[in-house]
Amino acid sequence: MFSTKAHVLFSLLFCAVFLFPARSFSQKTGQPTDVAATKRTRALFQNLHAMQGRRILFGHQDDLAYGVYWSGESRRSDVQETCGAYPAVFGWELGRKFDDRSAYNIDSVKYADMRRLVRWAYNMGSVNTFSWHLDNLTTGSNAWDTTASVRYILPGGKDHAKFLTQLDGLGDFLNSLETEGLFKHSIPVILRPWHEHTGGWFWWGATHCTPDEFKQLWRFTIDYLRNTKKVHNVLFAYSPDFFQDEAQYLRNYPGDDYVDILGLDYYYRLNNLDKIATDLPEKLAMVGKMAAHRNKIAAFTETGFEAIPNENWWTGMLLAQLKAATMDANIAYVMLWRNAYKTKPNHYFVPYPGQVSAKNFVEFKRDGQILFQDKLPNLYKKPKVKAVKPTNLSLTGTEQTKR
Ligand code: BMA
Repeated sequence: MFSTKAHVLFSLLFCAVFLFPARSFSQKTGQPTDVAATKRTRALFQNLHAMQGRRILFGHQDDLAYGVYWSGESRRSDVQETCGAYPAVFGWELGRKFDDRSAYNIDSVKYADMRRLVRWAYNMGSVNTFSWHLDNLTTGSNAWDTTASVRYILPGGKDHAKFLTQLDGLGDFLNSLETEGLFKHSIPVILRPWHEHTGGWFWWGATHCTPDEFKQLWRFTIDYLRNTKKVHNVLFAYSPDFFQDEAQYLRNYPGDDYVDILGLDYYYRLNNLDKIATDLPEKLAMVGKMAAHRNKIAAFTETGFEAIPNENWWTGMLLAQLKAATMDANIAYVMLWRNAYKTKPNHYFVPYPGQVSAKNFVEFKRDGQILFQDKLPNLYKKPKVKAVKPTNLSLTGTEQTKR
């Protein structure tokens, strides 16, 4: 006969094993927050989640649209021309705002071209991610006009209708991302709205709205896209800039049901090189831990060293610091900012052939931990493994490649 204690224990075990299997499965693999996410979007989440910490995908903003010395030339890419492979992640920009008059985004990329290039990137197995420097709808000026606006565009606010027009434009654009041919399917992407909100330079920044207003802004954006616009091909990335501690990182966090990726934007500058060497690994590890705790993906959503003046920056700093973050960081991808063409001389973040750090970039590419498009597994197919234990980041490239 069972004692009462044994009976209780047995019942608890029974409940854990038989009544909650789905829950424990989803806790192991992680799932996107959108319960209606398309199967490929779900697969993208699961693959990034499973790979993070073992492999870091390399990304570049506007890579296929223009480079330091060219613009709008088919198949060109500064990354590819320097190291022989295209990025594994392609960043794109959706600002300034959706309206009928402008065919171009804030960085002179045509939306129609972006749509075509997103498809091209997807067809070669890479990931597409979007930022959105939306104009200040209250003043009509750009995203850097920090006049208060969040409170006015929320439901009940005087500019709410203008916001809805933008969300309609955004939803239509996201829904328009699909493959060609008879059997079209939608292309899974990452959207990184209201980024760098811990800083004060955008109208949605920390000093221009309250945490509660920010959370409402975030939730309204996602709910509207999902429920009204029926957008189900998107993973959402929360992407603060500098932060001191977890409390500050999470101050504006809209909740686990609204975020798939916990990110960080952190740039190298001539005057922060000493600090960033220790601070970046620490901060990435913190983001990684917060993401792991919630079964989310962690990512280094924006970085770079403008004009890369240090010839060994790629392995000597960026890679060294990614590795120093150890397995705690579990970063799925790192994305470098854009290589501006003409309008902003020296505003570039990856090398072009002959640039001072070009040779070192090739070495960086050779490290087995960093993945470019040429070595990508199929990220849009449901992974076979349910949960992959992250391995130590300090393994050498060859050891990693053998796995
Ligand atoms: C900033 C700069 C700007 C650009 C904006 C939006 O960081 O690169 O030149 O317009 O991002 O992409």
